[in-house]
Amino acid sequence: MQIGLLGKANVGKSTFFSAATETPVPTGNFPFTTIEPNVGVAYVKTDCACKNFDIKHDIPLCVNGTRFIPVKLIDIAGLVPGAHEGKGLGNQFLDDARQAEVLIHVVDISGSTDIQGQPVQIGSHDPLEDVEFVIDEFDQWFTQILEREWQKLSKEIEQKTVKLVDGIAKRFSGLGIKDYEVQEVLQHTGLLTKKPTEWDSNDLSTFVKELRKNTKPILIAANKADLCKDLKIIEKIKDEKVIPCSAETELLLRKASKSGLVEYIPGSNNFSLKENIEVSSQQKNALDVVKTVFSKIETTGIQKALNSAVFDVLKTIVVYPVEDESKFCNKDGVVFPDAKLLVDGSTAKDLAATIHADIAKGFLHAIDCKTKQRIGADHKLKNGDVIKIVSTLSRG
Ligand SMILES: Nc1nc2c(ncn2[C@@H]2O[C@H](COP(=O)(O)OP(=O)(O)OP(=O)(O)O)[C@@H](O)[C@H]2O)c(=O)[nH]1
Ligand SMILES: [Mg+2]
Repeated sequence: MQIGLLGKANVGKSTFFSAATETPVPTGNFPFTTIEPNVGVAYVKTDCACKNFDIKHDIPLCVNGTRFIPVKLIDIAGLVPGAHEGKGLGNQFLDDARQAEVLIHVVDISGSTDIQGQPVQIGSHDPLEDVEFVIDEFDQWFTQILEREWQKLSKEIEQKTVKLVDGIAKRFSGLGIKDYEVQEVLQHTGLLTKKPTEWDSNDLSTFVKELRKNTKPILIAANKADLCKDLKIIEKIKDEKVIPCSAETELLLRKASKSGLVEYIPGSNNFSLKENIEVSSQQKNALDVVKTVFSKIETTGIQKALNSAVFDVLKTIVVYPVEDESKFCNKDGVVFPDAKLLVDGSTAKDLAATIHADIAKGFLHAIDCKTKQRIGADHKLKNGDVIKIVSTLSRG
């Protein structure tokens, strides 16, 4: 699972990345701090299966029944309007988002950066403009991929030397887009029955926008919410799901937690001071600011944004593969050793493939460990399932 952080320059993408992955990377109040993408591991959190089954286990990714599941996070260079024509750093950077299944569009909701990412007075720039232009640049990027070869391709399709779905899917294969996704969009937009040589620029644009929406869905992180005088502006963003965030506050809390000053579980709406720790007046002031942020937006929003991208936007489910169907453990006796993120609709065989290609190849059947029933390769899995795969080929 890969999540890309996308957005205008200087909105807090790298601060979000740094907080979520606990990896220090350069940040700064000016555009284009990031040029090469930062790649790291963040975590989504969910109730662990140990809670449902009331079993105790001791693994680092389960904290009192809350399971943290790793996801790859990519912090992409910022963009400015006209990126598809080479403005700013151009749209080369979007290549870094190619394999992301979902994107978090980080917006400076406080309006303290202009459209070029330069610092301005809080509230003097309308963040809705950013929401629009970033999506537009993204769509333009998709359009260019198809447009540059459309004349040639549409003729080939008509002469039947290339199939419509295959021909289009091939152009987008570098973005991880599959044939069936192209087929679905063609059907949905009614373009399956229209001759490709008769598609006008509106048809191309409708097709590409829909394809982008379906294959690279976006969640909005309304960042720098701590600076906002009025959060009502968030309600004006209509098309996507929006989560108010303060990446800076999350970063501060993660650092304070790492240095042993506070106890803080990412995603929670509070923190506590560790006992017998002396707090300097500077630290106290910073922690007071954190409390005001909590009272304003409840949590820092970073964990919520990651979770929402994975579970609400992508509708991912969590499945626990085990090797012993009674004890719910692996060969080494580790209980619920692994939690896999799967797209909704995944089958028992899909789960096998996430463990190892050979296990899927030798797939015999699986066992639903809750019901102890045997299930077949095509059986659709549900969120929270605990599954044993029986295969002719075992790992290692
Ligand atoms: N008040 C406040 N400031 C923030 C927040 N997040 C980031 N910042 C500040 O915003 C500035 C830009 O942050 P970066 O993380 O470098 O932004 P970016 O989007 O990665 O910028 P580019 O790489 O240049 O595109 C820095 O000065 C951060 O300290 C936030 O939630 N609240
Ligand atoms: Mg950056």
